[in-house]
Formats: sequence, structure tokens, C-alpha cells
Amino acid sequence: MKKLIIDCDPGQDDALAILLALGSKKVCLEALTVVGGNSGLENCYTNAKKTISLANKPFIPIYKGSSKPLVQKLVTLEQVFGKSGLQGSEEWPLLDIQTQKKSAPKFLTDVYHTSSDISLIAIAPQTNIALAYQKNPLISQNIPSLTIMGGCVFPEPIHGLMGNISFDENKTYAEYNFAVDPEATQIVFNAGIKKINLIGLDITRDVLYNQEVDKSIRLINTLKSHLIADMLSTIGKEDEEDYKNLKQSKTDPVRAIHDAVAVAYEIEPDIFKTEMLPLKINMTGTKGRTIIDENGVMVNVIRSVNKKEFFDLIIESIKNL
Ligand SMILES: [Ca+2]
Repeated sequence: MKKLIIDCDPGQDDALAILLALGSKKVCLEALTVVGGNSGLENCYTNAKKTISLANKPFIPIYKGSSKPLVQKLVTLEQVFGKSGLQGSEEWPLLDIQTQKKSAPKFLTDVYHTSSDISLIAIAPQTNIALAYQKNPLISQNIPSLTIMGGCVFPEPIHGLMGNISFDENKTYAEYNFAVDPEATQIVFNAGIKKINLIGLDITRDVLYNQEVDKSIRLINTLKSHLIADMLSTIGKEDEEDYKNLKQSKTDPVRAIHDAVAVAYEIEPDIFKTEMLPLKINMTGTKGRTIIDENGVMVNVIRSVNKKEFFDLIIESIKNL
């Protein structure tokens, strides 16, 4: 069984990503590390605990990491994820999960000092991973692969933009995870990790949670499946605006489930098509933008996914929870 650590900032799509890993018979989730991102660190930590509680796996350790990016101010997205960061999870259980004393960067530094067989999945700003690398640069040699949800290598399919967030008056876009902490992203890209797999917004905005998927999840007809569908079908204002042209009806819960795609890649890489491309992180103007540059780091860029097989994986995992 492939071992995984997931660095996250839950987030509805993070929660689904974690549940996808927990329900899969092909991967084993060793730990979660949490960073401030979609919501503040405390909210993200509570949401990680709720997700582990929903799956009834309170023994999985959760390490709390950085509350803010390396240099920039944290920008949270209440308009998308709700005040708690996990709107729609109000009915989820919250078990008494042991607090870990180690910080997330310290845990990552320690675990990769001795282990070289645990794949790392990064579905949040890269702050924790950059801090771990700064503590001990040798750990990058022991990360067998780093699968990142972040960036946007080609225009995303909904608006044809190169991201989903803009911090400048020219309204030039970059993808949220990279734009929020571009310094950390740059450190991680240049850390010498053997294999970086990148799932950008151009892929994640092509596999949307919609009415049909909602129906398939509810058809599983377990308490957990309904609680998961309730969480996923809660749409934030920004998502609603983004996807309103795609809606089949006013009640169609269209939502991107970005982070789940990264976990799916670790579970079933054969359902994806990829291309090795040299990438750089833009550090001037629109910081955090992904640029194809011949002097960049070679990255395994995910170019497409078999949608049916992707959603089959999700359904299968939720059945197994
Ligand atoms: Ca996330």
C-alpha cells in the first residue's frame, strides 16, 4: 500500500481529498499537516479533525503548522468556503482527537529524515513544506514524489484565465495556493525533490462536482454519503458566480473539487495523461503564476483526466468509508 502525507487547509475540496484517501484500498494516510489558507489555521485544524472524525479514524495524527505565508499576508476565502472554512459540515461529528505537540514543519522534517517511502501531497499554500525544507534541506532527497494542487499552466476552461485570484489592479490572475505564498512555492519548486507532479486549475476546473455526481453520492445512501454530499453541495458566492453559466438549474450544486484530483493522481495515475514541462514561479508582477520556461524545473504536469474513472474512484472511496 502506498503511504501518504497530506498537507492541507480544509476547505470542502480538501475534505473530499482526505476522504478519498481514507476510503481507498490502494493508499494509506499516515498523517495530515495543516496550514492556514482557505480559512485561518484554527478553522482549518478543526476542519481536518472533523474530516478524520467523519471517517471515524481518530488515530490519524494531525499536525498544526504555519498560520501565515512566509512573507505575504494571509488571504482567506470566506466567500467560497464559508465562515468556518467548511460550510455545510455543521452536522459532521467531531471526535476527541489527540493534539500533537510537534509543529507540522518539524514533523515533516523528522519523518523525511528517516523515511523515504511516503509520498507527499500538497493541497494548500506550500508554507509548511518550505519551512520543513529550510529546517533541513536534505529531506527533499527522501520525498519520493510531491503531488501538488496548484498553479495554472494553461488557461482554465471556465473563463480562459491563468488563475482564480488577482491581487493587483490590472486583474491579472494566478492560482490561489501559489499566489498566497509564492515565496514558499518557489522554495519548494527549487528544493531538488525527485519528482513533482502538478495538478493545476486548468485540470481541476474541468472535473466539476455537479447534480449528477451529487446524485451518485447520495445513492450510496449511507449517513456518511449524505453528510459528504451536504458539505459539497454548499456553494460559496464566488463559486456560484464562476459556475452560474454551467448550471443546469438553480439548484444544481456545481463546485470545483480541486484537491481531490491530486489524491486521485496518487491512487490511480493511469487515468491521467501527463507531460514533462520546465516550469518557473513568477516572482514579479503577478506573483505565484506558473510559467513555462526552458530554464525552469522539470515538472510532471497533468494534462487531462478520464472523468468517469475519476468520479468512480470518489464513489468507491465514499462507499468504503
Ligand atoms: Ca486546499
